[in-house]
Amino acid sequence: MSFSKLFFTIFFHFLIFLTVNSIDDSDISIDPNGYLLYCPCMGRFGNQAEQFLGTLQFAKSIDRTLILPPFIEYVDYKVTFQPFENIFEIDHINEYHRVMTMNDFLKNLSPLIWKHENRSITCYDSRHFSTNNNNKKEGCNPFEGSPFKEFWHHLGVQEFPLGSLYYKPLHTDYNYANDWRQKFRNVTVLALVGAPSSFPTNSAAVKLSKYIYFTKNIMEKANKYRMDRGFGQKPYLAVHLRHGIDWIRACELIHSNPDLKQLFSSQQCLGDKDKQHRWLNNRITFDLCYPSFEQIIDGIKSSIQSYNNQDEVKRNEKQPIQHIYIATDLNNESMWLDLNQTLAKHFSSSSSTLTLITPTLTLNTIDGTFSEYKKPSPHFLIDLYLLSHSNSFIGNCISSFSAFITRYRLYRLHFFHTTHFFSFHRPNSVHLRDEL
Ligand SMILES: Nc1nc2c(ncn2[C@@H]2O[C@H](COP(=O)(O)OP(=O)(O)OP(=O)(O)O)[C@@H](O)[C@H]2O)c(=O)[nH]1
Ligand SMILES: *[C@@H]1O[C@H](CO)[C@@H](O)[C@H](O)[C@H]1NC(C)=O
Ligand SMILES: *[C@@H]1O[C@H](CO)[C@@H](O)[C@H](O)[C@H]1NC(C)=O
Ligand SMILES: *[C@@H]1O[C@H](CO)[C@@H](O)[C@H](O)[C@H]1NC(C)=O
Ligand SMILES: *[C@@H]1O[C@H](CO)[C@@H](O)[C@H](O)[C@H]1NC(C)=O
Ligand SMILES: [Mg+2]
Repeated sequence: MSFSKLFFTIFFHFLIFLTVNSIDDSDISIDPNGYLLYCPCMGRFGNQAEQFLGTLQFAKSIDRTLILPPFIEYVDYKVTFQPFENIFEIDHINEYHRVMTMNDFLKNLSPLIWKHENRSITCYDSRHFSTNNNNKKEGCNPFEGSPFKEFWHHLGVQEFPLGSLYYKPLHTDYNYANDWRQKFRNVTVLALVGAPSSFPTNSAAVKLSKYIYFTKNIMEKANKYRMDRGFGQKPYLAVHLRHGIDWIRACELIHSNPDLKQLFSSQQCLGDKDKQHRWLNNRITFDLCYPSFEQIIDGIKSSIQSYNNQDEVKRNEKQPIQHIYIATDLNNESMWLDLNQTLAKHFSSSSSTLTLITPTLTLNTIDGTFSEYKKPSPHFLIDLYLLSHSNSFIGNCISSFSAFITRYRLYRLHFFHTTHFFSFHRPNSVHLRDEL
């Protein structure tokens, strides 16, 4: 055998060895501490994203690999699923704790460690449901109700032959981590009926937003939309305006409960019940949830002024904001026309141009020109991205959709001075800044 033949033989053996080895390593390595699987069965995106952070923290505390569930979306009242990895980068989350995609789990691990006959479902205590003949059905009843049934069926799970395990009296809280490890040490794949996180989640979990990165796919779609709407490369103020009929109905809870201390994501403004932000004595007011027209104008005026009054803008090192992007749950064109008129009055002397970009209209408030945008309104993830990355932002204190953006801006991007809320003047809170 010539030297070169020998060399290639060795070389190819080496290659084959590497390949086999890498299959062993990446596909068949099993976490000896087990896995955590759950249904993000509560609420829409804002809730699911917030409970994801609490769940990630919980998975780390019980030291199990977290299987990333798809986000559950409701399209025309139908339950649909978006793979987690289509929206957020998993590599960055892995820097904090071991996670894997649902697809990887189902394809590579489920046949080994989560065989049909080996599946159990876990919940706090029996979730009772009446059967046809009025018998109570004991157990976690993971298929009862929407989106529970759709979720497990989407995963290809029709049954949990080992039945239900209850975690009562434990709570899904990292303070109980040792008890969880003990109690479920024999359960390789711990499948939970709901997210093991409170809503709103705790302030330590909120900071895990620093591991949240949008995928390139979302970024590109959002930037393409931004170009399409004529404010690519331009600094902009983004406002999140929740004023749909369902939202207003939820806000009414404040009128009927004047002593309310917390509502949905109010803690992003008012702090949680624990020691943090204790100096904030703020009450939940109706305006925080549903700002008046005047309060919307005030918010827009003051955030644009505070941005445009920066020294860098005055020295022409930074462009001023001349675009306002409106993301909303209700495209009320007559309101956009009112905003156009009122903002024109306020800005006519100070600005050469100010453009309002709404789902269907682009309005130049100063010269009066406008155009219609005939394509469909953007998917909420495009709004979410553009709100999150805007040069200045005004959100809604109560909304969990706004809360995603607030967390992302504060803990991932460190945009403190440009993150605002309607009807709320955040005190110059040194504490918040220290947390970054
Ligand atoms: N495209 C778009 N959709 C929005 C916007 N705001 C809210 N939505 C939609 O409304 C849903 C609101 O639900 P969440 O994400 O839970 O946020 P929330 O503000 O707590 O609202 P509720 O669930 O109604 O209490 C989102 O998931 C979106 O589908 C927006 O600015 N743009
Ligand atoms: C379940 O998994 C265990 C090991 O994890 C195995 O010993 C057992 O045979 C499996 N099947 C059933 C029905 O429990
Ligand atoms: C595992 O532990 C749980 C809770 O202690 C118990 O109820 C269950 O029967 C055990 N399962 C197996 C397969 O040993
Ligand atoms: C739309 O906005 C106008 C005023 O700008 C308001 O009078 C009207 O009630 C709004 N419509 C809805 C459905 O909220
Ligand atoms: C927007 O406001 C300006 C200033 O009042 C006005 O000239 C213009 O007609 C308005 N645009 C529309 C489409 O109503
Ligand atoms: Mg919600």
